[in-house]
Formats: sequence, C-alpha cells, structure tokens
Amino acid sequence: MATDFVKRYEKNPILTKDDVPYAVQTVHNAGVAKFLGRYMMLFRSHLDTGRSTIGLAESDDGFNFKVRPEPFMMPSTEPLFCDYEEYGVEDPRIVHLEDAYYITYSAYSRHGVRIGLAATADFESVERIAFITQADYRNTVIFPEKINGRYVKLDRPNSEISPWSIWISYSPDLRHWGDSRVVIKPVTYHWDQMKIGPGAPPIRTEKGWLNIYHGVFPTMDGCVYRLGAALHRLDDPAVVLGVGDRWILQPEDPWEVVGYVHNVVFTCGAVAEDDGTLKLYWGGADKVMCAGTAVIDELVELCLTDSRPPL
Ligand code: BMA
Repeated sequence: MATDFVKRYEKNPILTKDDVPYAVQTVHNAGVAKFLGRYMMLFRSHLDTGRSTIGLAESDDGFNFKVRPEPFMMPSTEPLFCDYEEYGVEDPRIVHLEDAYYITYSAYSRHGVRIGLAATADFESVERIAFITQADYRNTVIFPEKINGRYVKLDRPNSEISPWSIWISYSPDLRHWGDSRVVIKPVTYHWDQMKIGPGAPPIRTEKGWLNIYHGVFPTMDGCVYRLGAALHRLDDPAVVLGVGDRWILQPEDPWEVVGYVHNVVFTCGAVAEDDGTLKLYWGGADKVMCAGTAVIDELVELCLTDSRPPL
C-alpha cells in the first residue's frame, strides 16, 4: 500500500500575501472548484485588524493562480447577516450542486461562530442565502448531490463535553437541517485525538464518498494539524465504511511548520480530475496556500484496508 499519499507541488507555496493586490497578512484555507474548465479558488485572508475576508483567485492549470483586484466576500452589511459576521468570514468551502456553486463559510461575531451559506452562478456576484447552523459550528461541507431526495452536510459542532467530532445532517431545501447524528469521533492517543473536522466537500468514488478531514493532536509545543481520509457509503453516508488509521499529510515544508500558526496543514478544497487523481489544496501554517496531488484509489484503499474505528 502507498504510504506517501500526497505529492506536493514542486513550486509550493502557490499563493502568498505578496500575490494579493490589496493589503492582507495571510492567504490560506481556500475552497477550490472547477468552473467552465478553470479553477476558482476562494481563499481566506487576515487583514491587519486580525479579522478575515475571502478573496478570489483563478487558474487555468490548478497551480498558477491570479488574484482578482477586490475581495470576493467581506463581512456582510446586510441586516440579516451583519450581526453574525462582524468579526469576519473564514474558511470557505465550494460545492457545485445542481446549477449553482454553493459556499459554506464560518461567520464570526460576538455571538460565536456559525456557518453561512452563499451561492454564486458565475464567480462575479455572490448572494447570501441563510445561516445553516447556530453557534458554535465550523467546517461545514455539503455533498455535491442529493442523496435519497435530501441534501446532506457534514460539520463539526464545538463541544466541551465530547471530543469535537464530525456530524451528518439532512435538509429538504439547503436552509433547514435536521436528523443529525455523529459519524466520526477522534481516537484517544492518535494523531487526531483532540478534534476533527470535515475538510474538502466529499468526493464521489466508485466505493464511497471520500471525505478528507483534518485532525488535531495537542503537544507541549502547541497543536499539530494534519489531514486524513474517511469513506462514507454512497447511498447512506451516515454509514462510515472506513477511516484511514494514518494521516495523509502533515506539516513538513518550512511554510507549513512556521507561519501565523505553526504546524498546520488545513484543507477546505480538493478537485477530482478525470484521470483518477485529486488536486488537494491546503493552507500552510495559516499563512500561505499549498497544493499537491493524490491518487484517489490509494486514499480509498487506505480507508478500506487500514481503518481505525469511526466512533
Ligand atoms: C482552526 C481554524 C482554522 C485554522 C486552524 C489552525 O481552529 O481556526 O481556520 O486553520 O485552527 O489555526
């Protein structure tokens, strides 16, 4: 079995604050989707207030990106949304679902962190739809198709009682969600023991939905963020077929080990290609964007043949 699951792009980092034509301190935790054959990246940037906005970069090859002159999403000034975005908008995920590209993002405010849902048809304008969780939730990914007539999401409620775990919920209309249950929990004294959260929106494979998630391990020198993989049943994603026992990516390059927050690789996006590979995108140390490739079948095999218990 493969052990080197993710091959880093040789010219990482692919995007830094120097590539952004307005003043930002970081470029990280980006969602990526293909739109009309091009790669659209929505990245998070800290401003020098310490609050985050979301910018847009475009690419023909998935590695060389050019940033648009203006941010794509700033904290909202609309009455329904502004109270919950005053501290910033973070960590966008993009999913192509039916005829739109939906964006799930973390909205921070004095009331905590909750998940906003927005949509764009053309990556020119964006429309906020609703908040789809109350506080405190992060890391929401929506599946790219309805399953058994309902939309499906994974997310991660914050909890002081149970380790921070991945939950599934269902919706008839993308706005109202329920039937929630926990599907994957951290494992004690394991690379993901402290908390886990969904990363890229799930990817359909022949053997199941591939879920690339992050896991956190606490050390005397702070937390280490790594990435792992899990596989959910195609017709019932609440059933977890396997969770890879080993991480697939950990901080190793200098810009992943040292940055705004040390020792972090954190993904919000991956693009499945027709040749069976995956382009994976991750923030390095909450400061820069990096990319790499993986073979989808190898990640699926890891989940199925070297699995730790999901719960
Ligand atoms: C998490 C989130 C991520 C961030 C990570 C590492 O709690 O805030 O956006 O990348 O911490 O700092």
